[in-house]
Amino acid sequence: MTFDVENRNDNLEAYRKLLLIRCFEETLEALFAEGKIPGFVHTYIGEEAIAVGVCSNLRTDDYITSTHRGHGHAIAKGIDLNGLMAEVFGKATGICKGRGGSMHVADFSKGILGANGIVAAGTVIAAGAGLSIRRRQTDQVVTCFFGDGGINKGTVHEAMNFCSVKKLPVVFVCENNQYAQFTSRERTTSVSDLSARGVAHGIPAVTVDGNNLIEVIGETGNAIDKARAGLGPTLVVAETYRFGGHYVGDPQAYRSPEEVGDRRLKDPIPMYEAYLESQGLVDSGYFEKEKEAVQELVAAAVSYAETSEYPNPESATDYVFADSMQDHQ
Ligand SMILES: Cc1ncc(C[n+]2csc(CCOP(=O)(O)OP(=O)(O)O)c2C)c(N)n1
Ligand SMILES: [Mg+2]
Repeated sequence: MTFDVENRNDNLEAYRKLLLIRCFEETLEALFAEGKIPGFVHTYIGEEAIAVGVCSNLRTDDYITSTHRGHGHAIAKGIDLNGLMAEVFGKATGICKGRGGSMHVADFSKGILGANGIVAAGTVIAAGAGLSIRRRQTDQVVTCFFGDGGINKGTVHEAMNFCSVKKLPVVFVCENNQYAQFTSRERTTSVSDLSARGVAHGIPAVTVDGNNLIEVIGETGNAIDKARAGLGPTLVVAETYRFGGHYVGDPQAYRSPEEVGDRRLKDPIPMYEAYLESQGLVDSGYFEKEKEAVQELVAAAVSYAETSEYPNPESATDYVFADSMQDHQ
């Protein structure tokens, strides 16, 4: 799909995606507190406009690589909600048959090459996917999401350099949510303007307000069009803030409630609601109805997950080797 700013359906579809991510993750927070979800859960609440904005410009056969904070990326790229929820629960009906859990969700049929517990590892996977696109001579694009902490990793620079030298169709999207785990960006990163990191590799870079959906769509749309036209990579730095802790349950001693409160004033969802109203694209009561509809979809996904079985322990080694992966292609 390519987003048309003036098309009502495109706008309303993007709005629904924002709500789906928010509702999915607020539900996960509650389920985690009830002890129903194994492992760690990292939420994307507050950053939704980045994934939705980027993926609004992508086709199903385009690729994304993701992070440990990946539910939003997967939902924005069109993953099946029931399959995602069941995966987070570790159930056999999950999109990865319960093998991956929250941090390793993938669906190749939708171009979702995988969430990843290794910080910024998606950048090198994206470089490989970009090379594969070049070799196959298709006009696909790969977009990789990674964080402000990730941008300090050596492999990110190897990936950027490689993609720049080979002019691969890769768009790097750095989600600058100001923190890496429990440490603020100022304390870990030598530059305050992260776009400098792209410039260092000869990659054009642009900084966007990651909470402003329309701005994200516009700037990433340009970068994706350029990549598709064979003009090489772009680094998009999306300025944002995570409203929740690093993980659900994080006591957040490293930042003040006042700081979080200030940043919550720039919530991407009410910002986009104001835009939709200003453009005359919605009738009164539309937002409330959509929120109810989305809550029903998420509740249905929860009951699908809760009533599904866990994988049989005897099947633990299935899908480990390539020849047993055929039904997952
Ligand atoms: C290679 C590697 N180093 C360290 C970690 C531990 N770790 C998990 S998340 C994280 C911070 C990542 O910060 P950022 O890239 O800004 O992403 P965010 O969590 O803010 O979305 C770290 C250091 C890891 N998972 N992988
Ligand atoms: Mg971060």
